[in-house]
Formats: sequence, C-alpha cells, structure tokens
Amino acid sequence: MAKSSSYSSNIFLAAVLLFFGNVFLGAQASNVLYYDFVGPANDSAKHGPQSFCTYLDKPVPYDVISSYKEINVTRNCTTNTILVVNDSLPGPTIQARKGDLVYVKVHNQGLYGVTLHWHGVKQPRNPWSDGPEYITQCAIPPRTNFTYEVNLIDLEGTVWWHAHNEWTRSTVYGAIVILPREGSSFPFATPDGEHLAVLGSWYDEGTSLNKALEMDLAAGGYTLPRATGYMINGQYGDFVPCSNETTPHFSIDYGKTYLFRIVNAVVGSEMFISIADHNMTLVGMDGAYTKPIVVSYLMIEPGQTMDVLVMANQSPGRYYLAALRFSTEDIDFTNFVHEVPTAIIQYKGNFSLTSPPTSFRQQLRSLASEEHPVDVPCNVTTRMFITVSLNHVACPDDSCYYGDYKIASTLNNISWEDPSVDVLQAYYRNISGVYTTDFPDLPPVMYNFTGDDLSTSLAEAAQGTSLKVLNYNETVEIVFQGTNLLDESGNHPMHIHGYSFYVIGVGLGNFDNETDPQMYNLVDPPEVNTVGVPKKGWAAIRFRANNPGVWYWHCHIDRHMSWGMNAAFIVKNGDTEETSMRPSPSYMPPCIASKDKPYGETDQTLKSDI
Ligand SMILES: [Cu+2]
Repeated sequence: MAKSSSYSSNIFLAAVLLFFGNVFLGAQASNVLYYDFVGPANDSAKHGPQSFCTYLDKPVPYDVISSYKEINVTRNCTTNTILVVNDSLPGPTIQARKGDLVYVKVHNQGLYGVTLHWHGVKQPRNPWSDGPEYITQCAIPPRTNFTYEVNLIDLEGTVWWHAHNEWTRSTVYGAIVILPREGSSFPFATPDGEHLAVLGSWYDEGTSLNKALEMDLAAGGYTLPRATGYMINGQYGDFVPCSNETTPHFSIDYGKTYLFRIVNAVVGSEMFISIADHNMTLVGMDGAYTKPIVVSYLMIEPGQTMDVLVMANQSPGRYYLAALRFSTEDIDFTNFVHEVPTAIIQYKGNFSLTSPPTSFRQQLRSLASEEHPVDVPCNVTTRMFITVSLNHVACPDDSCYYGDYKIASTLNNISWEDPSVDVLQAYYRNISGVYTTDFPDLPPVMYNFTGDDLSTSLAEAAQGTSLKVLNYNETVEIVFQGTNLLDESGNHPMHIHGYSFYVIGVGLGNFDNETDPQMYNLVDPPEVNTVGVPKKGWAAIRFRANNPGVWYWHCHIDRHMSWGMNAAFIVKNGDTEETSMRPSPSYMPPCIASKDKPYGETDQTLKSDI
C-alpha cells in the first residue's frame, strides 16, 4: 500500500506549546508496544505532521520535536505567533488500531496552561483523562507534564484530539486514525491509499486570542474574535495571497480508490466540502461506520469527522478539493471577511491540465451489520427536552459596550458558569459549593420555540453550574430543540463527552412529541458524538448511561460555548468495580492557578526560566 503523507511542505513553525512523548500503543496488556517519542528536532519540522496511513503491521511512531522556541508563522502574507504541538499545524496524527491503549505524555513547554481532549474517545470509567478544563481537570501548568490515557477500545475510523481550555484549540489539534484490529479489515474493499484533510481556523490574534476572548466576554460578548480564514491541513491554498506554494496536494492514481479522512477542527463554523467532478462515498463518521451514501458534497459540523471513499475515475488532471463555511446565524455575528481554503487532488503520471444540509443529515445510517451492530435503547428511563438558545443576561455593572445586557447562550435557559475547581474533583472528593444537581429535564416555560418575534422576556437567562445526575445504566433520550429567541436561531453542533449516541430523528420546526417519535429510526440510526441541531429545528438522540463519571456536553461552536451553551452529566457508579469510576490518578494538575490565568501575566518571568 502506498504511504500517503497528506501534508504539504514549507510549514513554518511557531512557539512550541507542548509535545507528545513516551507513547506506547498496544492492543492487549500482553502485547504492549513501547515507543520512545522524545527526540531532537529533525526533518519533520519542515514537513508538518506525518501521516502514517499505510496499513502497516505495526503503527509507526512519528518523530517529535521537543525544543522550545518561538517562530513566526506566515499565512496570507501576514506573520503571527501561535501555540502548537510539536512545531506543526495541525499537530501530530496519532495512529492506532481498534482496541489499542495510547498513553500521551504532555509536556507543557509554553507560557500558558493547557488541557487536551480526545474527541470521540469514550474513556470507559476514566473521566480523569477526558480533558475539558473545569469539568474533569484544571489546566496543566507551564513547565509541568501530565499523562493522558486514551482508550480506543470500541472506535474504528477517525476521531481527533484538541485543546479544551478557552479557544486554545484554534491551533492545538490533530487527528486520531484508528485502523481495524489486526487480522480484521474494513467493511468495504481495502482502499488503495488514504489521505487526511483536517480543516482548521486562523485567528489574527495568535497567542493573544484567549486574552481578547476574556476581554470581549467581560464587555458583553458582542465582539468575540472572528476567524480571518479557514484552512486545510494548516494551509489556505491557491486562492489566498502568498499561499499557492504551500497548497496541500493529495496524489492519486487513476483507477484506484482512496480513503479520505476529514476532520472539522474549525472553531466556529460548519463547513461544506466537495471535490471537483468527483463524488464521495461516505462510509464512516465519528469513529463508527455508516451505510455507504454517495454524495457530491459533505456538510460537516465542527467536531465531526467523516471518512469518505473517492474513486479516481476522471480524466487524469488536477481537481480542487474546496471547503466553504456554512452559517445559519444572524449576519451580525457571521458576516465577516474570511478566506476559503482549497487543496488539489492530483492524478499521478503525465496529463495535460484542463471544476441542502438537512437532506444530507437525513440520509445518514449506521452500518448495522453483524460485525458492526447497533444497540439502540428501546425502553427509555430518562427523557429530557432541552432548548438550545441564544439569550441575554443583565450586565452586572456598566462595563458592557452595548446597553444593559450581555450575550448568553443556554441549555434549558441556564447559561453555564465555570467553577473554580473542576467538577470531577468536587464530585470525587465531596467538595460542596462547586456545582448543583438541578439541571432540569424541561425548559422553564413552553412556547412556540421556533416562532418569529418572540417576547424578549423569554430570553432572560439564568446562570449557574447545573448538572444532571443519571443512575448507572439509565437509558436516556434527549430532544434538543433549537429556538428563535432574540431572532437568533442557528445550527448548533451538540457534542457529548464519554459517549457515542444514536441520532434517532432530526427535523425542522417544533418537536411534536406525538407524531415525531413515530418517525424515529430505531433500526440503523447513525452512532456519533456530535449532532447538528438544525436552525429552527430539533434533533433526538438516545444512549445508555453505562460510563460512570462526569461528562461534559456542549455546543461545539466555541463562540456559543463561551457564552454558556454547556452542561454536564454525573453518571453514578454501578454496583460493581467494573461498573464504577476508576480512582483518581495520584497526580492531577492543581486548580489553584488556572481560574485567574496567571501564566500570561508573567510571561517574561516564565520565559526566562525555560
Ligand atoms: Cu451553537
């Protein structure tokens, strides 16, 4: 099989925030493979992250750069300083097989705290390694390290990892490629090769992004930072100045079939993707297989991953792969100048050079085969109906730029407030006063959620750190209902940590609890970790609460998350050790420093220490 390194060269590098080291991969404890990933700076700095999608017998370790340095990164003819892992944007690809256990030691060599989240990885019984700041841990301080355990027990396909504190993930992200177990194969003909396309965002604020975010939130949240462009594998491509030298190229051979693994790591937007003159066959999403569907474009939510097969069946030449931002929100928030990325799919050999979202969602089906079965809960024990809204709260003083209100966003009208100690620690150690367990199963009032000209009084939000408690093994149905409060309806990609869930229904308008359940797909619904709740519509999901711990759920548009569109579950322990949360690791990053962000304030001091 051909090795496909999907990243273009000439990636100029920036400040190293941290690096992965001492990783080992292994399917069973009896067959643990050790890899020492710590090494001197070497050639991979010039080529970006290496993709080892080669169907080798063993995963191949990627080289790691462990030096600390600040190097300016140039994109779109402007130079900036950004935080990255291992000198590369995107960061390194983790390659493993289904069932592997991956240990990632994060050495924070930067100036700011950081946490990492393994998006789509369920982390059975082990919320300690999940990563969201203030939910399962506090930030890893500079000059310290923390080891994550990433358990790929039941995933196959593509998921990804990213920073999970403030908006650090804008530059700290990478793919996790999970091949079938040794001795088993894809549920489709083995592709002739594969490519990785990771979509990302670019903010001109660079390392000041979180500072700008905090200031804007304090001033009412109306002017949160906006991406100035979107990228494929950290590059803009041909249509942006100073970029065509570094346009990503994906080589293909006529007559062959390629697996493209697509990750939407964009911070604030859904994206359309298509390839000129080529259809794509969707075969997987979020680390699980789907029934194949042939499409001319994809609509991918931020947080989602999609695996597609592309047949090289057109006249040999060059074809653009392009991504376009899809936005459903008010133009006050979304109408800004931004660049659109492209990559080139290039046939090898000699040739002469010669070009609606809801229906897409409704085509999605699980594979539901003997080897890849579905297990949709039939009898529901906990039903939740959760409104997903943009709201407002009174400005606490006269600090807001625009009048008496701050923007808030809510789930069941409650806007999340970060605690000062992470919820998991508080739950585990019985620390009181950190959170409440009164997250409601219904919104406070029922109204015509998707109607126009709704009363602004409905948009007054409550604030709190409110969690929902589930008993072990409860079967949960959640209907997420989008609203048009403040005339600010939009699409919201809801992501749940610690679980995959089945999307049993998606529709427009207000959910009807008599007629809509009759249309549920309980046979082969897609199994995902992120579902797009359509603008002025709803989405219904089910899962079994069989993973004890504290698990975050939130909109994966970070603007909405920063306004408070978040909540968390506590899933209680079962009766046995195997159904209970594992004990806390002996070391977790301390919470003392992270809430008041001292790292950025003392940049110079820390810098001289490193
Ligand atoms: Cu949202």
